[in-house]
Amino acid sequence: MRSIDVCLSPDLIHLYPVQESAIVVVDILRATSCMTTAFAHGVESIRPFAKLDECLAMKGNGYFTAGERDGKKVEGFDFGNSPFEYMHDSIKGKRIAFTTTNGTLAIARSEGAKQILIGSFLNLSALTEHLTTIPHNVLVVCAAWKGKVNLEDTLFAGALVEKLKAVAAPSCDAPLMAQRLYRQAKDNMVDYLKESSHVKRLARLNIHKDIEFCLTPDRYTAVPKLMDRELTL
Ligand code: 3SL
Repeated sequence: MRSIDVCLSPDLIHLYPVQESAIVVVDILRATSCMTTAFAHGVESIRPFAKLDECLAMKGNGYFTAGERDGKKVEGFDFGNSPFEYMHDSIKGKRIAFTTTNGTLAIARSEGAKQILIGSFLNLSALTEHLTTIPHNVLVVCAAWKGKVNLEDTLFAGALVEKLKAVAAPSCDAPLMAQRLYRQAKDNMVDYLKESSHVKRLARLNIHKDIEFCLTPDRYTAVPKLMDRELTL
């Protein structure tokens, strides 16, 4: 049987066999939820950047720019980091350079993996299906918050462990822990997360509807994949 492991923070990634794994990068609130939504609404590609200046330099180079710092759209960027910004017809066919505080950094740290896939609750079942068709062990890399573990990415990791339990066995305690938390939380994740640090951070910015949306399972079937530094379907 294959294995599934969970890296709870990008700062721990040196402990994991990146090059032998199919990596699922997750930043539930909100980077990977935005990316999934954008592909579900026809974006052509997303180029992730860990650094803001590198992302900004893509503007006008055939790319639109998107992302956040401190949860807010960056001055001069075309789009921010709310999934609702990626549901409009206007994003169809666009190439987007994207940078966020933690999500795009987690993608950069996953470089060298057999596959790098974008995970969110929004595409949970489609992602599970894809993972059952490939031969590699699975590593979920949680974007976390500036190196510190967060609850929402851990819950998603647990959901994936649960969904893949027939084909992939947990390879240490992090996937087991995530799975147990998910089982506790799954019937009301919004409530379960209400005291979590990023939910509080977003609430201060008055971003309540994003939280509920990002915790909705299986809205989309898009599973973005990184190829030559660019996410596509
Ligand atoms: O850290 C990230 O990558 C972001 O998704 C954070 S925020 O939800 O936009 O604040």
